[in-house]
Amino acid sequence: MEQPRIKIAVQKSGRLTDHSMELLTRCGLSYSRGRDQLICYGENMPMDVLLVRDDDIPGLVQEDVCDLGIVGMNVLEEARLDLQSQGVNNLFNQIRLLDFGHCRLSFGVPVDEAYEGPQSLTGKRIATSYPRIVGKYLERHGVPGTVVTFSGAVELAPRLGKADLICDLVSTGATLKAHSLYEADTVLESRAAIIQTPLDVCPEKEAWIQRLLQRIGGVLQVRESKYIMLHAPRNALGEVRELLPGSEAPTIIPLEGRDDKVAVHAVCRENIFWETLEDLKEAGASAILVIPVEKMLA
Ligand code: PRT
Ligand code: ZN
Repeated sequence: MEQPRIKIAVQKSGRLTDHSMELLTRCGLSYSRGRDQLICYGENMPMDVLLVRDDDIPGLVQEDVCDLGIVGMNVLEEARLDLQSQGVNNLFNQIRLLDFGHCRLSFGVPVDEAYEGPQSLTGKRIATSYPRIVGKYLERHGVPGTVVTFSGAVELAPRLGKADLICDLVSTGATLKAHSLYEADTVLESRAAIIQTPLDVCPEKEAWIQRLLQRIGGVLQVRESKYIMLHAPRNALGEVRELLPGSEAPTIIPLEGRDDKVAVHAVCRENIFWETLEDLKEAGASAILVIPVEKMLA
């Protein structure tokens, strides 16, 4: 019997596309693209990637058309509120936050207008592509305001006289600035996440999903991890160990013909900055070498 195949929904073309495909590739998936460019067929794992608009991903997973999906928390939260308002409770399972697609959903207020907390939203028209999230925010703060739904170019709404302020995604803040808006309160901090169908999957698929998740865990850890090697005076070992960021038990190796010094090897699970290396040198360490970690399986 043919092995059941896992379907993963990924954004077809946008900010999450390259990061999502790179993550899957790093997990060992190699694939060929279908002629219609809408499906990537996994060649070495029983997994295919469906390339779709990001807004469609929560629905595809919720309806069990796809087993997994990679999508921003902002899209996910809006879809969750929308489905719940329709009485759908069998949603998707959010299984892991990822390390890309960082942004925040914030209010953008015209530079000549004051903002002094949620009360300033009273009676205002707010343009957004996230009407449910913004509506819930107003409700939570007990502020009456009008949500005006825009599907794109939200930042133009105040200038067009269609709204008093906006609520949109911000990463660097350059777009707000270019439209004479400033960032006031943040409604939601977002990044990409991986979600799973609410329905039970067969044991063969479940085993591959678990395998993929374990590999994703490894990939995320590796991106932050470094392997560090150095020589340290025996009497400075305590200080050196304290300086190694996020390392568990380092390996201590004797140096041939030297009683006063040892070699220290450690995996650091946090980034190592120049400042740390300078502090290590100050503590007496020498021959310091930092190397990237290729793969890791805890
Ligand atoms: O076609 P499709 O519907 O799939 O794509 P899309 O146009 O809806 O989405 P896309 O590719 O723009 O974004 C996909 C996801 O990336 C979003 O849902 C977020 O989770 C995440 N993300 C991260 C962002 C941003 N950063 C971001 N800066 N999405 C959008 N922006 C936009 C924002 O809307 C604003 O126009 O970038 C502008 C602000 O950027 P700064 O740097 O000027 O502040
Ligand atoms: Zn979209």
